[in-house]
Amino acid sequence: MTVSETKKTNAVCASCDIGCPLVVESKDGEVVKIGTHDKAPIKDYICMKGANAHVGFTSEHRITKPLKRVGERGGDSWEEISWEQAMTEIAEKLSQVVDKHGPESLAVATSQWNTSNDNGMGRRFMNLLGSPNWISGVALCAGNTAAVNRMTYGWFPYADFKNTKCVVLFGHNPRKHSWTPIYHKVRAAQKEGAKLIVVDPRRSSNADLADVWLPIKPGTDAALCLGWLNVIIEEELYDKDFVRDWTVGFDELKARVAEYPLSRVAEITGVDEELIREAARVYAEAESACIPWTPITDQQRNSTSAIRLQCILRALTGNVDSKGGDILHGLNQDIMLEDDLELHHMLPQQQKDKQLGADKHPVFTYRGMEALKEPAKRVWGREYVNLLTGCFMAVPYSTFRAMAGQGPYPVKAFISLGNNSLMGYSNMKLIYDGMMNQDLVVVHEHIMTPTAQLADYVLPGDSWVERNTFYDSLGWVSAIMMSNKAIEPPGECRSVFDFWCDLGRRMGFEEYFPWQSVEELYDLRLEKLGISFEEFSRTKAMNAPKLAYKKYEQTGFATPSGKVELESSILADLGFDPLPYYIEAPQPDADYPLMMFTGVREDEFFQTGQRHIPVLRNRNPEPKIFLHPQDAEALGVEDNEWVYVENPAGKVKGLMAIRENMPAGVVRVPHGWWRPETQQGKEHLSSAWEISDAQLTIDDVAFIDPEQGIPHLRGMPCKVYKV
Ligand SMILES: Nc1nc2c(c(=O)[nH]1)N[C@H]1C(S)=C(S)[C@@H](COP(=O)(O)OP(=O)(O)OC[C@H]3O[C@@H](n4cnc5c(=O)[nH]c(N)nc54)[C@H](O)[C@@H]3O)O[C@H]1N2
Ligand SMILES: Nc1nc2c(c(=O)[nH]1)N[C@H]1C(S)=C(S)[C@@H](COP(=O)(O)OP(=O)(O)OC[C@H]3O[C@@H](n4cnc5c(=O)[nH]c(N)nc54)[C@H](O)[C@@H]3O)O[C@H]1N2
Ligand code: SF4
Ligand SMILES: [Mo]
Repeated sequence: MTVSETKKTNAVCASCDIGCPLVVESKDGEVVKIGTHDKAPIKDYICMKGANAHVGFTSEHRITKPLKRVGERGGDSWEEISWEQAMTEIAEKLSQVVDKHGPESLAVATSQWNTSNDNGMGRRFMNLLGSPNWISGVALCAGNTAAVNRMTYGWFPYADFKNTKCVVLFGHNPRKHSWTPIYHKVRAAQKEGAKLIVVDPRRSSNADLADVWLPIKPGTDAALCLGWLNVIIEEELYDKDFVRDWTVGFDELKARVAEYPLSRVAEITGVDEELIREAARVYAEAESACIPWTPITDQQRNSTSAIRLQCILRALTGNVDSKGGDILHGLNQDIMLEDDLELHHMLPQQQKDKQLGADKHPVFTYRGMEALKEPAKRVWGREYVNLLTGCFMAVPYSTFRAMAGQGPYPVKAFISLGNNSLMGYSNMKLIYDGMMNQDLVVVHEHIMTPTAQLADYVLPGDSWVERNTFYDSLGWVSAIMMSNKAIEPPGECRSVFDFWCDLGRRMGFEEYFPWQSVEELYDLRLEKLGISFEEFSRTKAMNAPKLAYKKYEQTGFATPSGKVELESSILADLGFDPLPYYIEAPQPDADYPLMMFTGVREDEFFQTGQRHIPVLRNRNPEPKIFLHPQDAEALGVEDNEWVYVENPAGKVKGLMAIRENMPAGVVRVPHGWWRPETQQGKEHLSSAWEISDAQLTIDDVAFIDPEQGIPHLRGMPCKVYKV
């Protein structure tokens, strides 16, 4: 008899999108523990979602066989079929849709990391087929920021936490169980003497630890940045050499900023003038300072301006690509990049021109990125640089409109991979109508999400402990890691990579999908380093090219002017204001007297996931609506009572949670709630119709960022009342 031993495998967690290196312990083909490495600093990198990931992967909710809908869509009746049957039928139906309506009638939705780490195969397939209509959760999170940052100085930077003397968190609130590595990096920087500035309407856990806390009115971050610039320019706190040598449009910016004196900014943001001045000075006078990327400004009416203003603050204070500032990693030229595998050059211009939303909200579409081709070629030797997978996207809300029959042409086939699409954007009702109006809906998932419940085919996906992954941070940082498979996937679960290769071969692109396994492709991607995937995994923790500061001194910035564009030539050419501005979104009124924001991530769950994992769900069984005690009293509601939050788009239920650290007049609605244990099918959608915040997120023009078409999740008028 052989005694089985515990095997330890190095992996990169994909249960959220921050990628902690973890150790997976398995025995007899089952994961017994997910833990940490023992080296500092990564010994501290783990949260309760990572530690309990395997409980979710072995849950009774896990889908392990391909399913085909029986009867009407959303009717909650399924039959198990083989992969062969599923893929044959999907290819057939997709061909029919493409023959009838053209390749642009296929839209694909994917997610942050867990499935967008497909080595570019999704885009490769679409580019070969001829569809530009790819959307992703990154449109509201990092992908869009990456595109806007590229317009301003060519790259999307990563904060130099290790060397910084000041950290600014715009809303962003990393905690022990939310983006754990960033939490530890901020704490370590503080320990080394860095100042912390927090901009947040709530007294968040980071606000509690901050040197300066600015209690801002939701959705007004762009105005606050304009106020800071006002102080920095007026008091000449900017880096004059850098501004002279490396920026364009300073005088124009100065004139614009003069329109935002502190009195006006204080009125818009609700923050005291002197506090704004103090914070601006702390930031600008620090020996070095970083503004780590924040999703909070990715999701506002003024997102393009807010993101650009953060870029401009970094530039004016000399903190771009400098020690302790925000570092432009640039491409890792030692590996074959996803950009090279995506084949964007093969999508004909005529098809690029059809990208949904590009006419009205072009920033992250092919049209918006066109002027960056030449600069990218100049600096990196390639025209297409798809940072964070967020450059060259279609606009989600335009895509859903087209799916619902309200677009310039029909979209009739929808493939969603690792993305709970129905609940992950704005206007859930529209997305529902769009999905119901399709000739083909395919969902690649772990569990029966509300999105999967509306599919024709649900394909069982593998998980990060069950596959090898080439982890390249989607180009954000230049380090790469290999995540190794600890166990075999259960049942017939397969990867997104396999799905695209299989579909590609069936749709006539055999020569472009020659790989028999994903490892074969990894060998190719590592070829320049002279190492195989197997050897890399066995011998290396990561590959990180040595980083230099101020690389732009050699190459210039990858923008049309080669400089930091304070006034954006690209935005001007696209017909937008080339300078950052602030426009107010609709404010509370007599009918909707309170102001809501969605977010404040929950320790137990990543986005819409994990509600099926008992150890996590028991800690946090129902959605909580935060309100200040004074507002709760005025409404006559007590802690733990059910309330409705309602706005013109719809209403959702939640449990009242009275919180002293909330500002008066503001309501917090959590993101991503449904109850996997409750009734499935289109009428119920496992309680999503009752509790999903995506019913309150509005895609009306007054609530979207004009340049990008993304929704304002921070600061929508609403009312709250007892159920
Ligand atoms: N209304 C609203 N919309 C939002 C936000 C908000 O606050 N409000 N937040 C935005 C933000 S910040 C982000 S990052 C995005 C997040 O968007 P996503 O990253 O797409 O997250 P989810 O919508 O939770 O969907 C992820 C799905 O992937 C499945 N999954 C997990 N791992 C795998 C895998 O390995 N393979 C497969 N096939 N499936 C897998 C999970 O079961 C889950 O259903 O959403 C954005 N959308
Ligand atoms: N446990 C857990 N961790 C996660 C996630 C998760 O789902 N669960 N999701 C991950 C992902 S994809 C993301 S994008 C991040 C998001 O994480 P964070 O960036 O930390 O975002 P939130 O937790 O939604 O909100 C952070 C703070 O923003 C404040 N805020 C709300 N509106 C505004 C505003 O208009 N302006 C400003 N300045 N502040 C505002 C809120 O009060 C809150 O304290 O978390 C990541 N970490
Ligand atoms: S923070 Fe948690 S869920 Fe996210 S990668 Fe790290 S361990 Fe995984
Ligand atoms: Mo996110």
